[in-house]
Amino acid sequence: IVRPFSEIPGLWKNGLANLYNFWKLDGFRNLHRIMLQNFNTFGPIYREKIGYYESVNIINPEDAAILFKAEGHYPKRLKVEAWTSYRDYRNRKYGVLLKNGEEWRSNRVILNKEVISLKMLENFVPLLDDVGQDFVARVHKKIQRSGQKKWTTDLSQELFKYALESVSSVLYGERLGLMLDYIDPEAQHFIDCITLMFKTTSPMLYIPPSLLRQIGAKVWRDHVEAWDGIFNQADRCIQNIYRQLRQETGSPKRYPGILASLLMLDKLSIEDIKASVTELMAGGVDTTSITLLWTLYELARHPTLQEELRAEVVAARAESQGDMQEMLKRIPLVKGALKETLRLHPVAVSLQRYIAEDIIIQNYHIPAGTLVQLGLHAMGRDPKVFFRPEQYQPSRWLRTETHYFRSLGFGFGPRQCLGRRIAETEMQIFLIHMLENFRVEKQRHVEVQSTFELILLPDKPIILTLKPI
Ligand code: HEM
Ligand code: 2DC
Repeated sequence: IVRPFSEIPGLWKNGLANLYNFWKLDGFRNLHRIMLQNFNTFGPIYREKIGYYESVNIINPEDAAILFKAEGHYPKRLKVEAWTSYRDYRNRKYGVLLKNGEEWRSNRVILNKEVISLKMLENFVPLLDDVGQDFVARVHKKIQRSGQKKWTTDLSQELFKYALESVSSVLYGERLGLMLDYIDPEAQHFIDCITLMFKTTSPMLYIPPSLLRQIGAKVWRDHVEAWDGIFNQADRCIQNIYRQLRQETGSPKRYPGILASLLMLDKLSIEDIKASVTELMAGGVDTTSITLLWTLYELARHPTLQEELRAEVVAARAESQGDMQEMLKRIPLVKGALKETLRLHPVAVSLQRYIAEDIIIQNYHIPAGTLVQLGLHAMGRDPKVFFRPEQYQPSRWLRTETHYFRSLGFGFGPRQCLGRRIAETEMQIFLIHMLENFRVEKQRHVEVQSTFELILLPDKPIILTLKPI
């Protein structure tokens, strides 16, 4: 017999009391740890209400499969009210990230062709390869200048620039020049605004932004300032391409980038294009750079594994005579490493859907319309799901051990990450160039953990040493 919704274990009766306890536990920065603890206390399903945020949480891949089968034709994630409130406040259109229903679907279908289809990879790869080569040249120069045959540093700022340069090159078909010594202060400001935007979002998951706005709270003002900076910079980039396109005569000889392709295609309104291109530009910085930083950290901790990956890359280079697209087909272990990084250090602590139909999970009835969350971070560390989960083992993704609903770092289905192909390719190309050129080492014995600032981030600087091969 199926048990009713009201019997799901957990703390869901007093949202305000739970918010107070959550705040006492510094939950705004510890969400991932609190979720782990809740699964330990309540088992593989629990119900929760913090402030006005109500959800049912699950951890098993088999249950994730049930959840995604019930997502319906218009899959809907948790509504991040801070983000929609800003758009409403400034009268800006929602892009694909924030739209829902038929409008989301029709925009997404058109964007899919230009952004995530496999066909576009042949256009993206040369652009991303150039950025990768420039990054390596920049590191060589830093090493030379140090006069020590090595460079020891916190790479995060360099990686933010690499990620912004990469995503901009495919969006605009042009380079911003962030791999140079002197960079546009506006670009640096854009990067800082994205970090601030994420950081100020998390408290507003639990306290309604409309309330914070009314009382003039600092977190809301900072959030507005951050998005203003993001939109201003994106608007400048977009205007620039728009102007060039109107002056140009005849069709371009080379791939002009995602934005120009969308404008020429003329299937979305200019306002819709602007909204989604801004989201792509903002979504493409912290996500890939932090994942790459974690990957370098893991490779520094596992020198033997690092050599195995290097050997794979060297062999792939030889077999493909340097053709990057061919090379990308010959690096399964590098791809496994990226999956392994996202298993232990996912960007998104959870995946969520408002389910479109009633479902039964762990023998509990869950009614349509409920927000159901898969604890992605918790699943990646669960010994019932992954054999020896604490070990960083890229080869687990090559073996026949089941991968059923286990590789979900980019989400799932038609609402999965739109930037997935760009992110994967950009990260693979980065690792190829880095492994070919440098050995990565770690300084002292420092355990780095995650902190939650809407996305999961390292809780302290990761200091690495790069030495030329
Ligand atoms: C959505 C992860 C990089 C743009 C998402 C989602 C996840 C995710 C988990 C939600 C998917 C779902 O609900 O099923 C990641 C990870 C990245 C990454 C792990 C890198 C390691 C990027 C990049 C871009 C981007 C580079 C832009 C170029 C987006 C957009 C959405 C999204 C626009 C919303 C799509 C929609 O609602 O239709 N991402 N992402 N992401 N991501 Fe990413
Ligand atoms: C954060 O409880 C924790 O890819 C919440 O590139 C539930 C939640 C909802 C939406 C998730 C968010 C979490 C983490 C960050 C995600 C976001 C959807 C898209 C966004 C996963 C898990 C991200 C980082 C996008 C951001 C693009 C944007 C800034 C323009």
